Amino acid sequence: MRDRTVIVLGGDGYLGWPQAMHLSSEGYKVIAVDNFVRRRWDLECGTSSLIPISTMERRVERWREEGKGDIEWRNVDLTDAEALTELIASTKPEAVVHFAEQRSAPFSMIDREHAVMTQLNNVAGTLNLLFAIHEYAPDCHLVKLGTMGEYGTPNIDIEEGYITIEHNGRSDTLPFPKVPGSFYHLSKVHDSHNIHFVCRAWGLRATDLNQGVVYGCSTEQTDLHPDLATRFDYDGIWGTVLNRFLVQSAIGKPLTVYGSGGQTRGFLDIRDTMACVQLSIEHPAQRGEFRVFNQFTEQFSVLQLAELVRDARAAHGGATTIEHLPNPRFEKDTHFYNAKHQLLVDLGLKPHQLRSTLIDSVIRRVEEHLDRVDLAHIGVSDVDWVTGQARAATGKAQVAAPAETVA
Ligand code: NAD
Ligand code: USQ
Repeated sequence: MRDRTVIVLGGDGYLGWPQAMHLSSEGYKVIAVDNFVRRRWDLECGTSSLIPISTMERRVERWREEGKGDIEWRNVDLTDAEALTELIASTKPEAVVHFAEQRSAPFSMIDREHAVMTQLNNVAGTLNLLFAIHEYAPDCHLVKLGTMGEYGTPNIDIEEGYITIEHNGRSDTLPFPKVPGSFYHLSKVHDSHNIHFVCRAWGLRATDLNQGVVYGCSTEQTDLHPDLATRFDYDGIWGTVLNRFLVQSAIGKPLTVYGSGGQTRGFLDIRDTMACVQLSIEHPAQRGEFRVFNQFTEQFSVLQLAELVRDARAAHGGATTIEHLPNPRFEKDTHFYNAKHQLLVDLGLKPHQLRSTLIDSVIRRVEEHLDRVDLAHIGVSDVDWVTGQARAATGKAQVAAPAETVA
């Protein structure tokens, strides 16, 4: 009988911390691992979570105080091969959920240093993990967070990982073509290739979750106590688009739509991230299989999202304006987009829909912390993709992160 040990790498992050609690609630023995580099990057950028977050020590202590059991946590850097190998060798987990990467596209586009650091951290960290699993836990199921942005925005339907191609009278099923839009998104493509290779060559088992943009901040577990809250980013470097719009709307600022707002992406509620990862663990890939799921539930254009937020606000008498700003990114803002996302539904996912009630509830949550909003980070503090201008990085030290957020 297996002891159901699951390691959550990136266990201090926006998704990793609620995922650790979710799996612990489901009876898994959870080891949460992080090196807190994200808290250091916040200090570098002068950014901080809107919702205060506790230290990892406090989080796991509170989890125990709530009678929820033990989450073990360890400070390990994935780029430290020796420490990571020791972790895998000593725990021999049933599954490893890998969230532990630099995940901001704008951060990766600031300059050479940030591009190189992103790819070293993400690609080398994942390679270290693959070698450790191969050597010490070859039956372990790797559940790796990839991104829908690996595919880019091709002018054909996006399949789940693979496409069957007829070419000069012959046919083959091959990885779906990837045309990503930042050095961050490229790091995920490099990871996917490395993982696919070791599944074929070494017989490892892996699921690549090509996740869309996540929104929201509440799960059953984060809502139990303020010490269990997860981070909520709204600035131009770390804040994802809907979370940003919700904060902008709550403080009466215009919603910052880049370009025409025709950019279409897949989106999902944070609670669906939790469910998708659990479903992947419970239905593992076979030895030698590199399985790919497109992990999102609905697709919207950026302008549609802005209009949804504006209309939800208007229903309560609040006026929200939408501003079209020059797009700092290199991306199409008018394009075809139709991405398949059936495989997780087939495994049992019951998606949450984005509704005005959800928008209202997040805005209410945001309103509890309005005094923490830093207006310097509300507008386009984004990095210019072409010039690499580091506007956000120059925000350094303007806002020191609150002491309690630093590990
Ligand atoms: P996050 O930045 O909040 O969390 C990532 C965590 O990983 C941080 O706590 C960080 O300290 C840790 N980490 C990074 N490098 C590490 C290393 N070398 N060693 C140990 N720990 C390290 O990010 P998130 O939003 O929770 O995203 C988690 C994962 O999901 C990422 O891989 C991201 O690419 C992917 N993803 C996120 C979204 C989203 O909308 N948030 C969407 C699609 C995919
Ligand atoms: N956008 C705006 N206004 C803003 C912020 C963003 O119009 O104020 C636009 C962007 O130009 C882009 C879209 O919204 O077209 C999405 O941007 P985002 O910052 O929400 O998302 P992105 O940079 O793609 O990255 C986020 C996560 C990343 C994850 C990715 C999933 O930070 O970790 O991989 O979403 S996906 O987009 O499917 O690749």
